[in-house]
Amino acid sequence: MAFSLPALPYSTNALAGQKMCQETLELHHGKHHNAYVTALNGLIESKGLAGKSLEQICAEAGKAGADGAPVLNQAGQHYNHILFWQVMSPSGGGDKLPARLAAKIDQDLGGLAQFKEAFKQAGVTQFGSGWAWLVIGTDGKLKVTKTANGANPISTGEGTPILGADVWEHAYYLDFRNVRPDYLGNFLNNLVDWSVVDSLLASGGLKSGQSA
Ligand code: MN3
Repeated sequence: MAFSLPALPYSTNALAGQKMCQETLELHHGKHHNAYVTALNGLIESKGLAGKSLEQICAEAGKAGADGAPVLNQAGQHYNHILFWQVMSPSGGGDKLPARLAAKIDQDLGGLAQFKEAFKQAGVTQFGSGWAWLVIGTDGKLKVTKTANGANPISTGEGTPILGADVWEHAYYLDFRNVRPDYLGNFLNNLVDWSVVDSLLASGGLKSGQSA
């Protein structure tokens, strides 16, 4: 068995009208994400990953701290990108959230506007590369968090992510140059498919279906 690069759930030019151009998606999915998959597959034997799910590998690598970093860098990035592609869509954007998700955000985070501001701040203040997240916390409440490099809320033990924004420069440099806040604002306002986030809230997060 080996991990594999899942196809994008839309064509590489599908998000161009929402400021994520074809070249960004071709490079980000076809080169960057693919490189994480290839590197992760190269670690299966030497790191004893055979038979483990992607989620299990992220959790175990996170618990192992510095010793787990070589695995987490690749496994985390594989998981993170699978989620990232799914939470965007050509019909994404807008402020009309499914009722269940809207109510949960109101209850736990003070409303959509406050959530967006907190999420954007998390992404802007992540120094260097990393991710901003909306997470179902271990107490069942939604929270906003951020992680560095390839880590994610599974590896940090913070909970289960249901929305993630990649803030590595490769995610936004062609479309927004160095202006990360504009990329994050566009992600939240024009790209996020809230129906997918709502489904992930209901299902308890992504089941990658991938194992070594
Ligand atoms: Mn990326």
